[in-house]
Amino acid sequence: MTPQPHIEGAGLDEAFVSEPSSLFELLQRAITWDTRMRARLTASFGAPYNYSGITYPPVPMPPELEALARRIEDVVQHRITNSLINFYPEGSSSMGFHSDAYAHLQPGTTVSIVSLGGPRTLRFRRKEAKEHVVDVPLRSGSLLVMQQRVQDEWMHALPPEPEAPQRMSLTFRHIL
Ligand SMILES: O=C(O)CCC(=O)C(=O)O
Repeated sequence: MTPQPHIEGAGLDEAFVSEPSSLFELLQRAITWDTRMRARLTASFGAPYNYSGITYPPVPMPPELEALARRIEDVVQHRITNSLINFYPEGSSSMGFHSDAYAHLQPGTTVSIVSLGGPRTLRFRRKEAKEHVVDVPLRSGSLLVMQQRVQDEWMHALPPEPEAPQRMSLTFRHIL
């Protein structure tokens, strides 16, 4: 895990998943996507989750996702009870600036993101100084781990990149 130079509390493993394209294809085929969001498709596994105004019921994790969650538990040293997956079918699919709320998360735990598919940039913007922007490129197979302080101090967004190929982000949290 490489600490991110400008974002205290964030670490990146560039090659966490050994065969990211197989996992991408498997999940793309297996998942029935939720279409309630305008800018991307989503799916939630594990504990029920209220995310961005949408309620997701409890759904068992597919074995491949469960295996990944257990590996991430070893890295972050706390339980993972939910994986919310975002599917960006086109480069224009995006996510606006936000920080992840901790109201339903175990305090002091992390939010982790495994990226699959086309490379995209996650843009961080300091809450206290909006002109302070840091771009973190997320390639397929990478794992980004964010401590709670990252959400306290920064907002993050996935801006549109019109030429970018399809991408999935698998997010992992300890939801109470
Ligand atoms: O797709 C990404 O990498 C960003 C995911 C994210 O910010 C979120 O799920 O809250």
